[in-house]
Amino acid sequence: MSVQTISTTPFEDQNPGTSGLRKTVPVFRQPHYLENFVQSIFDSVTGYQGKTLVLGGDGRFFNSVAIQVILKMAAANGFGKVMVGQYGILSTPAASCLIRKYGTFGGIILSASHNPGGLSGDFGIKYNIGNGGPAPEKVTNAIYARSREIREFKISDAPDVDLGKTGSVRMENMTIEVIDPVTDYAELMQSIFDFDAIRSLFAGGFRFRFDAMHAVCGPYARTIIEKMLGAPEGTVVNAVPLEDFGGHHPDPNPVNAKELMDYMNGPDGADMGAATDGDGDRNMIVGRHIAVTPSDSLAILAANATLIPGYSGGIAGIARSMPTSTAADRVAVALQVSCYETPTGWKFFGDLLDDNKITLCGEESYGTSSNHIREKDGIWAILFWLNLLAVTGKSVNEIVHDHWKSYGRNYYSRHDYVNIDSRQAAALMDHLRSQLDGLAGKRFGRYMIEKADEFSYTDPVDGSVSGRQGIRIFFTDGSRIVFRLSGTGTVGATLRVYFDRYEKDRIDQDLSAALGELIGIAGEVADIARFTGLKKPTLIT
Ligand code: G16
Repeated sequence: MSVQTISTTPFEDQNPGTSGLRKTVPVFRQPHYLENFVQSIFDSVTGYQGKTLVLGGDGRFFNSVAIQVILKMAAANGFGKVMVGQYGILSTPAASCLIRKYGTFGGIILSASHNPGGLSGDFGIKYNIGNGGPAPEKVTNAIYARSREIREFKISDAPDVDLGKTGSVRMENMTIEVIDPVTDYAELMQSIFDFDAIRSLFAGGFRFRFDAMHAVCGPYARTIIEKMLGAPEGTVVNAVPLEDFGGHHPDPNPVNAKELMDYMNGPDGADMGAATDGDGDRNMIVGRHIAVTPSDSLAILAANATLIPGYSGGIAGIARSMPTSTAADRVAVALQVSCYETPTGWKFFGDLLDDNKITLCGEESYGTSSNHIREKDGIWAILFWLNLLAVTGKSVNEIVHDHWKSYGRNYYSRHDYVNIDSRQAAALMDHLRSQLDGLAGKRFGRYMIEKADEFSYTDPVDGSVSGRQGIRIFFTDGSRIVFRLSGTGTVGATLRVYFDRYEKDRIDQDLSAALGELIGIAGEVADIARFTGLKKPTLIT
């Protein structure tokens, strides 16, 4: 067993996006592609000699190959220890939990999240820093810069490690500790929520369906929901993680979690349904005939936080990504706490959480979490809802409607135009940019534009500035349209258009009727059909 130094040449495209480096599996399987990026991570951080790294992924195709490569590179580069999930499995929130609990140097998470997996699906790699959260932009920029000049990487020629057994083995001067992926995370959940109350809920016949979408949460949900909380066996469906997620798109929204939606809207629907994504950080909450929008979910959790043991002392503040609806803002006003608006990307919440400016945060893209870790957390959000239902005795529908009655309702929807030509997508954004100065005062039917701008964020903790984070059109009635390009796709570009309309009293309108006029305005102002070549969105959530 010895350390090899291998010559390499840089790849030009290793620029981490919204959440790490995401590419198709064939791109990752090019010789040295993974190795270059991993070495670029190690070369961009200092002080890890002898320290511990957390390593795991969502089990998608290429996970097991990449884990072995990274173990050998960590050993060759001088890490003292790697804590790796059994079979290479760790959900993203569990990885964040481990980094924080054991005070490790950082972690590497292998996932392309909600993107499909398999031989020609997507793969991804993300570096998390010592606070348990995604590396901030200054680190990801350094990794990218390094990847463009890298000339060699270090790797041990040790044989592959058996990751099927928990326990410790040695590689070079490094210890590899293979751990149960669920235990520490389950303990953390138990320390936050009222497990007795949720147990009584299930004991009383409450019916719940958890769709793990053949992704990483299956084993976590079986242990926590069925074994620890006593939900009947079979409550967790699609519970066995598969390398290709059973050919499905592991994205918990009403379109991709159709099986769950059909069940919940059918004659035999459960009292509550929930789904999680590929790596377990996203969640969707469903009641009988109602899917809770992620923006509403954040607002509702914030408004009711003191009912949960882990937040009984109140919350310090709330943050939401810019395109997320403004529902949480009104809760913050009522609670007299600050509400921060950040760019899309969980990494932007890290500083606010570390600085204790906020306790809860969330995004329209089905992500919600709190200061317990530094990632969004699917199972945490689901347990939060179960805990709320248990202590209030209300249904999902009642909780949502009661919230709207108190705070008003944000009618909200996102339209995605997927895999469009990258140049055309950039041209559409330029077209919008060129109009920004002249939009204020323009009238479209009953809507009048109040102002329009391009969102730029100054981090209130470290002062770093992130520009070009989406174009916003504000209307005089408080409605908004937001345009931005996704940073997580792997092919072409994806345009996201977000619609948010607030109504104080008229809370029971049909969603498409409520947003119809705004949708027409977006198409007209951005000339969407011309630039995308698409007459309608690929996906509406
Ligand atoms: C990632 C980020 C989220 C972001 C989402 C969508 O989630 O962590 O902060 O909201 O991507 O980003 P975009 O609109 O740029 O595609 P995940 O679950 O994919 O890691």
